[in-house]
Amino acid sequence: MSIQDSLQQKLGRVIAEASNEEIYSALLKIVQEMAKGKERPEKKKKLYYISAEFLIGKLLSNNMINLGIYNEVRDVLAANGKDICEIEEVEPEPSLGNGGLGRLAACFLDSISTLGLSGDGIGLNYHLGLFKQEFENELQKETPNPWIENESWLVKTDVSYPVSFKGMTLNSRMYDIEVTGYNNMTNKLHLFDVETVDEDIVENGIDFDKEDIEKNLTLFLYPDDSDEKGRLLRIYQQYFMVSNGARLILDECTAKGCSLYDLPDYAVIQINDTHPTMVIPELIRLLMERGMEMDDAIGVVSRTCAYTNHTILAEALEKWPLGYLKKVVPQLVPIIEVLDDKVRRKYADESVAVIDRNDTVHMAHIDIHYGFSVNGVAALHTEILKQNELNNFYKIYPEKFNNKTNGITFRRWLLHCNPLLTEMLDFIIGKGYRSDAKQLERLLNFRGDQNVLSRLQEIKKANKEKLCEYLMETQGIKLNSDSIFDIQVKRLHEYKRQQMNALYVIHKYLEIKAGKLPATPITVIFGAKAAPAYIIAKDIIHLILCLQEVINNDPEVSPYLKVVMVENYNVTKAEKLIPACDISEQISLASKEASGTGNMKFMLNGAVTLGTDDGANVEIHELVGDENIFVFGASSDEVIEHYAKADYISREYYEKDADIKAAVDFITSEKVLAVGNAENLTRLQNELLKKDWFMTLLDFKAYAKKKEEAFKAYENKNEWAKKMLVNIAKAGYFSSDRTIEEYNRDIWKL
Ligand code: GLG
Repeated sequence: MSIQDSLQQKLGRVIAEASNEEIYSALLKIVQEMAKGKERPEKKKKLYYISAEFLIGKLLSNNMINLGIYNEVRDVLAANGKDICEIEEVEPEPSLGNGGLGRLAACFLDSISTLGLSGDGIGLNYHLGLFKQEFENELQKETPNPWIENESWLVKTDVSYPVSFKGMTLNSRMYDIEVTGYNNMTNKLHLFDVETVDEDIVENGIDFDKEDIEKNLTLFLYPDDSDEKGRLLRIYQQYFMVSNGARLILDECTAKGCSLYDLPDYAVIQINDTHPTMVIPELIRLLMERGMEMDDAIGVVSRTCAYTNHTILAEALEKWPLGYLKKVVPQLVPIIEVLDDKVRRKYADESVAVIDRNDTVHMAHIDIHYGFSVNGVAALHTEILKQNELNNFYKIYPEKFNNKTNGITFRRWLLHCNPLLTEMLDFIIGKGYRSDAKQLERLLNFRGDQNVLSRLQEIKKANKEKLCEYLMETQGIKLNSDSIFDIQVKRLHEYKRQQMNALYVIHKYLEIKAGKLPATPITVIFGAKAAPAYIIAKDIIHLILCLQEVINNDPEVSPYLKVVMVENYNVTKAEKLIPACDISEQISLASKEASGTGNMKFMLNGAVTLGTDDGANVEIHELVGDENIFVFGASSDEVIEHYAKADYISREYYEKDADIKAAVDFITSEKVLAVGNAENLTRLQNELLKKDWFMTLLDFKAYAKKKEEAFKAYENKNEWAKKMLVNIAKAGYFSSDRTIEEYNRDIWKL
């Protein structure tokens, strides 16, 4: 049946008369039926990717692209007076992730299906997701982000397990989302839930009774953990996720004839950061329940689990007091004690213990001792793990450590979000790059082709205009599409240094005030959510919103400089921002950003990186060469040395440099205080002067200088277009298809 006919049939009337909502729900059904028809036949060995986050983004268009019906649907709709973009707007974005780690998991699922590998995701079905960000009085306000509707991508299954906690058993329910690969099979994302969840217990913002586990277990992703109740809730969530996952895995394997002693021939479990670490002791427990000796169970599990580390920041290397585990999952405690005991018998080194002297359980240590693979997510990051952060483990298990540089799915981050660029690429280099990303390099042959260079500029301009319209509609902000779009979008964290960018904005503002005008006007765009309990991060948002207010309303300055903080930055907004970007801000303190994946998305869409030699920026730098990237700042070695010697004093930089001083002082100037709060602004200023843990002032001058260089380079439109072209051409390496091939080759062996 043609798309036109099946759409009509589902609607029960002619397309032209149906509402956007009706069309969306009809398309959802069509896609779900098509995806079902492509379910992968069971293979012996399967990958299970367990993750607290899956930041999947809206699914309709992506699924239609992967099923090969997008263009036809778009044209049928257009012929009936409907705009596919408006239908896309109807879909709520699933709010199941926070940042790079969650988005990476989603890109991986896409690539696993695309490559025809057998692999499912396992996670939780958070009803209100990560909070929704609103701005009120120049401050971030958190509200719930409900996304589950009556008709959604979630399919209720009959899988359910009783999960026991101390003094309570909760029954789970598994929901599935089909993951369609590009021209290939579909896999599944399994999301576990409890049926007793009650969204009504949430009041004023995102507050709720943290102890009412039956009602709150799957309400929010990353509920506030600034108090003990919040931390216990995180353990409830994590155990619920892995206990369900472990049972599902054992059931599926047993159904395929696995004896459980041969589990590693049937399953490989990728543990995404430490949130799912309890799957290790839980699997051991379940295997023992099914009659296996403990030592055998430990051996089997250790050959089944692999761990990915996503950051060297302590906050992600979770440590739980043993007392917390006793309160929530006492059944795991004796197992974890044995795991610790075995390590202690073998290694005298206290730093590799599972339970330390303060009775704190180090989750990553469980993963490393009792998993067969440990990987970092970019070359530099893996080296830092081996040589510094996890050096004591590397010395014990050199063979376990390996690197898997992150990647992104080009289906979403090019084909879907940038149709104009896709069309041009199809036309000049053929469609082969869609499944073999390396072929993008063919674009290099057109470096001297004036038509191609002009077309690239036209496309960028068109994407900027589209973004301007969108920001006008959504936030009432008027931007100039002829200005340079300088964009920093990512979670808000001091190590990512949005505060450095904000200081630059101040610096530029003061220059313009003093009569030094930029050759081309500049638009600086931010988008970021701050964790609700992360005070300084919220102060940085406050500063940016104040600057937006001061600068955009200053008639002397606003023709040359504008600042925008995009509200509730998410995947949908990223898809609109990234194709419109000229300068991609990747300015983390060297050594702190494990990889970054936004950097790859920007590059693929023809933005030029302004960044430090950190994470995957290092690999971008190597690929595009010095002329096609703007790199500045202290190297990771220098930074690591500063930390080791504890010799960085931010105030010295403030005192010896007039520009730095002026910018930092401006934070609490009359102008800013007129629109902002003294408390937040003073706190932030003090943080920069007295602590500045992520060395903003150390790199500020080098950053400002490089940024000027980038702006100057932009003035030569043709040379800039060549830089765009090289960035696009070299982005092929960052396809998540490449990353997944490497995971499969070295770790999963499916
Ligand atoms: C992390 C890191 C990022 C990394 C991402 C995916 O901070 O640098 O790109 O995982 O590996 N917590 C994260 O988002």
